Amino acid sequence: MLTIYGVYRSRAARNFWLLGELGLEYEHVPVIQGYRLADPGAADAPFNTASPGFLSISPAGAVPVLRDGDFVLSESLAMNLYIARKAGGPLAPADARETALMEQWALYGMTAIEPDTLAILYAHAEGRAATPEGAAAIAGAADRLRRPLAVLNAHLREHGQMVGARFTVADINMAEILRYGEAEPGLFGPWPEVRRWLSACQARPAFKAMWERRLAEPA
Ligand SMILES: N[C@@H](CCC(=O)N[C@@H](CS)C(=O)NCC(=O)O)C(=O)O
Repeated sequence: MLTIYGVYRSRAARNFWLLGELGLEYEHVPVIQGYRLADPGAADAPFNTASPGFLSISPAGAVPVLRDGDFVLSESLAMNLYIARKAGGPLAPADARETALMEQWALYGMTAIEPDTLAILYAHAEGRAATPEGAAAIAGAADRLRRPLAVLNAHLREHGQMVGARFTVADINMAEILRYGEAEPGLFGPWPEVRRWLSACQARPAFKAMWERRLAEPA
């Protein structure tokens, strides 16, 4: 059985969503981000990314991490591609070309999009959105996102989904990267295909189940 280390309020959410889509059983070991704790090293601190026991599994000190027997894997998007390929079926790549396209979109999302959607999320979550510094950070991120969002909008207009004209792990990976940008109202306004597709992804029962569990976790 797979083990996932992480919390719902982390990038592990994308792994929990996929596992829900696949109906796979897994073990969940809650590991909270050390930076969310006043003293991650305190004797009574919950198991966290700075705990020696976690660092022995993941020297990078970040969640999520997956364990499959003696195989350990980090990087949330690589984990999802591994889980999907291992499970097979329609969410997985059907051939080498789909594998390559799913990797392409994962790398594009992680490098060209996630830093800026996360910057938007943090500016709002930390209450900086209305400050001059926060507003400038959001405006800069939104400006840099224009090009990749135009790319995605055109791709989704033509193909409907990220890869293979069906819902796959590539949709989960990109949808979770874009979700952070929803903190900024109107970000997706100029990109109706992105908005349509993201809403359809988030209407899926497995997303909703993941989201309920996330909301149930302490903020
Ligand atoms: N690119 C990595 C990012 C991992 C990451 O930064 N995880 C955050 C939580 S979402 C974390 O564990 N941070 C703990 C820390 O930086 O101390 C992935 O997608 O898995």
